[in-house]
Amino acid sequence: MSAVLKTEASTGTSLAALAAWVQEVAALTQPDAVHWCDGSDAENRKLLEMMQADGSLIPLNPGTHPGCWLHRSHPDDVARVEHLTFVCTREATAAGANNHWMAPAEAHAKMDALFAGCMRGRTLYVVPYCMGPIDSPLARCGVEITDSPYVVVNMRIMTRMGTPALRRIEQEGTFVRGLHSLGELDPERRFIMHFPEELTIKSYGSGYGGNALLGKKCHALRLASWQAREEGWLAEHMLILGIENPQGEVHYIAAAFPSACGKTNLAMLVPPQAYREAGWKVWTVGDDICWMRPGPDGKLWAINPEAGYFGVAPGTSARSNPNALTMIQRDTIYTNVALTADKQPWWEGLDDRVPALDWRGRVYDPANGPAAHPNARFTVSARQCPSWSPRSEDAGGVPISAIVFGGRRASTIPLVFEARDWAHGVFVGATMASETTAAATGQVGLVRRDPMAMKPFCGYDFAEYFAHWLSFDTAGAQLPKIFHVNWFRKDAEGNFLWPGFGENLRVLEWIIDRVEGRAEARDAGPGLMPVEGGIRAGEDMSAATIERALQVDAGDWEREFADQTLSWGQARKTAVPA
Ligand code: GTP
Ligand code: SPV
Ligand code: MN
Repeated sequence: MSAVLKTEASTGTSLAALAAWVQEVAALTQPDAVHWCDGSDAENRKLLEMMQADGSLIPLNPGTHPGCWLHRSHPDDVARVEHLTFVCTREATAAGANNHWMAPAEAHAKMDALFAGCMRGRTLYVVPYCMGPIDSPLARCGVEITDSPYVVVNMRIMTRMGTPALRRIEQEGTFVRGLHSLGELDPERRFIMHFPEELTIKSYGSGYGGNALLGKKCHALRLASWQAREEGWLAEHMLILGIENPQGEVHYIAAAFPSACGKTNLAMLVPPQAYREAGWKVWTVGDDICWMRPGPDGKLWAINPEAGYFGVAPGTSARSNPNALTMIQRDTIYTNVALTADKQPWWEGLDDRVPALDWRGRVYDPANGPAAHPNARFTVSARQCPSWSPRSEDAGGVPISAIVFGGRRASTIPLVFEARDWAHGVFVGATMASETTAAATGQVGLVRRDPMAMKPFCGYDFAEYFAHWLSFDTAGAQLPKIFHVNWFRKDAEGNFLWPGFGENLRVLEWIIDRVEGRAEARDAGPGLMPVEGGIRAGEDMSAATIERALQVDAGDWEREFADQTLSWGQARKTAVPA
């Protein structure tokens, strides 16, 4: 590497604090070379070539998927590891019962012992990045030090990475410090540690997604939620989409669903045909993270801090998410998908072809389980999305009209309801639950409380977090209305009651009608609900389907409310119906 790329351990920046930190880390980790990333095409090309040469990236079929690569992670390193993720505050109470906690001195000692000498034989990459449009006052910067070139090329897609970010960091003088090493990829020697009081992250032993791309969950959610509370804003696990009606009015909606529960899909929604023909359009601003702050007009203004999508591959198809499928035809890094005989990426739910190799590179045999790992992902630039909104680059963000919470709930929770006011909306978000998914290691399909889809990502005590949310309800605030949705309700045979995907626009239309004061609602148990005919039926959508998805069963809700009143920390996993 050192022969290919310019290396300079101490002279990569004019910011003394940054130069000193890089030197200190180099002294600890003992890399063979230090490379300051500029984010250029040439640098990216060299890294890709290098990874192709060492086998860590496999080029895909250039005819069907130009510029696309496959990365196979270590089979024990395929998802976030919540049990190994810590928030290390001086006081344990600051991290809250919702986080694993370790005293900062102990955590630093533990991590520094792991980092000692860990980059021998490797190159240390210095990755300056900006979360948010580079000229946005809402954006925040960080520097990730990593020994993984896979992390570097992913960070280049997921963030504004390189020289412009470094220039902003040098002007501001402050930045989040993220130190990452693959280590030995040993699950026994793997920790993701956060030090919010020091704006520092230390991650060791994983090369995967949210464990290793430190700008994402570690910075933009765990540390940012901490900063947001101090500075009066919100850092949330939410997509941001714009909905343009036939009159040309655009409403922006932010929606929090837990991992692998539909954010990317909703953010890129393609309207049903009748809506398309009438002139409805959906614009994608973000698919995973939303930073919002009250503007002078009292509204919440939001940016997507990311520049790319690290999306779930399984289930993505021309039918479910045609925008995503188009977006990932070129210049995309695939992780842990299967391969067809002619080296096209493949996953369950894509189409009915049979792959040749599974995600581990073995000859595909259904006896080994799914061909693609259930948490297989694509990394792609946001601008490649056909529904990409140019407002994604707006330094001031977009105004949010509605906030939507939702989870994967096979029973009980109706298709949609509206909170009666902001405080009730905060309650609805705080009490939401969802079935666990393959995005984190552990058992899949257990219902757990996941307040605001932030259970794995809130960098401080949930009680303080709810209080922070409540504090936005001030005189003069023009807060969004809050809703709860459930696309995942099932019938007695286990089939989804609601077709989901593009059809979800029918629910969003009702939400916008409520925001605009155009739709009636009735007060049902959980909150305000559509009156008959409130959600638009159509040729492919019967009123009966809508009615069934909206049903509220009093007995189910009694059990739900009873479960909600348990402290979520001791929440039983099996007591509520899924
Ligand atoms: P993270 O990136 O982990 O935060 O996930 P996400 O919230 O962006 O989830 P994503 O949109 O990638 O969806 C995850 C899975 O849920 C995919 O397999 C989708 O096909 C499926 N899914 C998404 N939306 C719907 C829906 O409306 N109905 C049904 N039945 N499945 C859906
Ligand atoms: C999630 O798990 O919510 C993700 C994927 O968005 S990861 O980046 O791995 O956290
Ligand atoms: Mn996510």
